[in-house]
Amino acid sequence: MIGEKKVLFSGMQATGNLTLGNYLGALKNWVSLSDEYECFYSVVDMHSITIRQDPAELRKRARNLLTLYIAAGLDPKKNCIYYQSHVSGHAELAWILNCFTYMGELNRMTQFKDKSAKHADNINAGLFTYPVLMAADILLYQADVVPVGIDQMQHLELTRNIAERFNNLYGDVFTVPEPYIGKVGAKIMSLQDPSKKMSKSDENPNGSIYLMDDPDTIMRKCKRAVTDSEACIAYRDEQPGIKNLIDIYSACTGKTPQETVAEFAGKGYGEFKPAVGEAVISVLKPLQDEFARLSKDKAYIDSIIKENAEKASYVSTKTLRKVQRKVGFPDRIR
Ligand code: ATP
Ligand code: LTN
Repeated sequence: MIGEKKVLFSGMQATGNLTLGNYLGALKNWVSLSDEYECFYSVVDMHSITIRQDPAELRKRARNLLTLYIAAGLDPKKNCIYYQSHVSGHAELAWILNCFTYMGELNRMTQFKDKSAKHADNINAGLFTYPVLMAADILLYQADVVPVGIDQMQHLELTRNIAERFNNLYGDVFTVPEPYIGKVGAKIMSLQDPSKKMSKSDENPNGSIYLMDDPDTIMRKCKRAVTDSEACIAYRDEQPGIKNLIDIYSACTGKTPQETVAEFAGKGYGEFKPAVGEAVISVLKPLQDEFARLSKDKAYIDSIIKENAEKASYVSTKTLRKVQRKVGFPDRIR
């Protein structure tokens, strides 16, 4: 708790262009939760370098992502929006937690398996211990709740195990966090292969709608989305392409999948697909406009970066000092 409120932590990597999946699965929920919790939203640039990055590009993407958090509706005066790399406690706690995490646990992480298969020429130790840095992010702020898409559940489960292990040894040091998975949009699939999640690192750009896609591109991608020959709009696993479009439409319009099915009862894909396109455009266009406006205001964004890094450092240092004391590091002399 900070004051009256419970604490929320989440983060996103500044790698690749953000997709509609990132927005509906994560960012949109962040905004809806931001009044209820004391929120920390980090641009997790330290996680990004587990895959080789172009430095200038990473710096640019990180700033764009931070700006996008604000453009999506997170008020940076109320929510702590900051760069992970600006708060040294993340790395310091991650080191300590590395010593409380087992190789066997990390070996089971499916994201590590996927990413090391994809980047076979660079399977570095950071990629392996990536989930420990994520645990440090969360535990450093004593987060009660962590909104993520389903793909991050395994990492969150590990975070809980590490926290409980530490607490069993040293008393109640960490809050054990709960995941928050949104009801609609928790897993948006690729428009070209509905068995795969929509992902910013997908090689096929037609599979993903990017947050910065223009309206024509969005409409074209929706119209070309892979569906089936059933020719009926039903929400069922046998029609994964249509199910995904129903999820997208519902998440964008605030309807339930059942309401969407009822709305399009008896209608064909030729009518449904453009409606999905319109729904997506109506969500992304205002986001893009606000992003363009904010991007021009360098002084404002800079001030947010500075203020919030200070706030995050202040809050996180409290946990860090406590942990350092528990494991037996000598007290600092003031
Ligand atoms: P990459 O393709 O590089 O692995 P990604 O698109 O999966 O990236 P992340 O940075 O790993 O994106 O995820 C940021 C947030 O967006 C996480 O909370 C994740 O759960 C959520 N997310 C990512 N893809 C989807 C998706 N297709 N549907 C719903 N949520 C998603
Ligand atoms: N691993 C996450 C990003 C991430 C995160 C976090 C999410 C890093 N630290 C802490 C929630 C809480 C991802 O790839 N989406």
